[in-house]
Amino acid sequence: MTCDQIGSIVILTGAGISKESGLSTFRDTDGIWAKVRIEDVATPEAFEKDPERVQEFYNARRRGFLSESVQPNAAHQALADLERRWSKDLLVVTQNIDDLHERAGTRSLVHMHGELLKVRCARTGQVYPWRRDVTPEDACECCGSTGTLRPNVVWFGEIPFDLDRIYAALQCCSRFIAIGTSGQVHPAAGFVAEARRGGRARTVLLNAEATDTSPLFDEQVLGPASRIVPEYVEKLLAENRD
Ligand code: BV8
Repeated sequence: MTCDQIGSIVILTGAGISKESGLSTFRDTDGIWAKVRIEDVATPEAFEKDPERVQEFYNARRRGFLSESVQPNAAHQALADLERRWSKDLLVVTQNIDDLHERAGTRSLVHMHGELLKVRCARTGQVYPWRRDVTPEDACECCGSTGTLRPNVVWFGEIPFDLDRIYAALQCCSRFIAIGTSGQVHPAAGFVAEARRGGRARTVLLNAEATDTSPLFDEQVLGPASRIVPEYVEKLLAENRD
């Protein structure tokens, strides 16, 4: 693997970056997994067993994403600003299935766990935008069959998207920044170690609280993302002003 550029940045975001936009996290005390079990709604087996229950779980979250009150917050905007002002490569890898990074203006973006505002035909694999509830009567555009549409998200036990692109960026990056993630879900939780293995990355955790992976980071700043991310971005840009 040849890394032809010094100064590239990889940013991993999790549910914590969207919390102040009004979206629930997973493992906070009021989080999603405190109300429903992963095994019942976020695995291929759950979808096989009770597709309507799984669809309703995602229909409710999709409706939440689309409500007027859910807007990108200052953390999403700071990352889009950093992308515009950083002269080297920058890649945002999000575990989130909302569209707040896009709406804030981030373009170099990978949704490793998929996107809830898209559906996928389980028969053909065709993916297309979808902004309303999925019902058993909905037929897919590609093959016309009903009952084959699933949320275009990665469930537990499924392989995340774009891993080759992510690992290539991790091996070469000079800075790895994790924001709003508890570091409990793999393979994302292993990205900080992967960045360190590349030998040149400074690793930074920006989170509301310390996590089990905190010891793997060179630096950590604790606080709400809407405050600490803009502050960190300004500090990074000031340190690297040519
Ligand atoms: C896979 C989409 C095989 C759906 C999600 C070891 C190696 C590999 C796999 C495993 C392994 N050990 C176990 C596994 C299996 C499993 C796994 O990790 N299980 C866990 C529970 C132990 N992993 C998988 O199944 C993955 N697939 O392994 O395939 C493979 C892999 C590679 C190569 C070949 C084969 C698939 C996992 C993806 C599952 N799908 N989401 C959906 O959203 O419904 S995961 C789900 O968790 C979300 O994506 C979520 O983003 C993600 C991680 O959670 P976080 O984002 O971190 O959210 P959390 O609530 O946990 O934390 C929020 C943090 O924010 C907290 O720290 C909090 O303090 C902070 N915070 C809160 N408010 C704020 C804040 N910070 C700042 N400001 C605030 N205001």
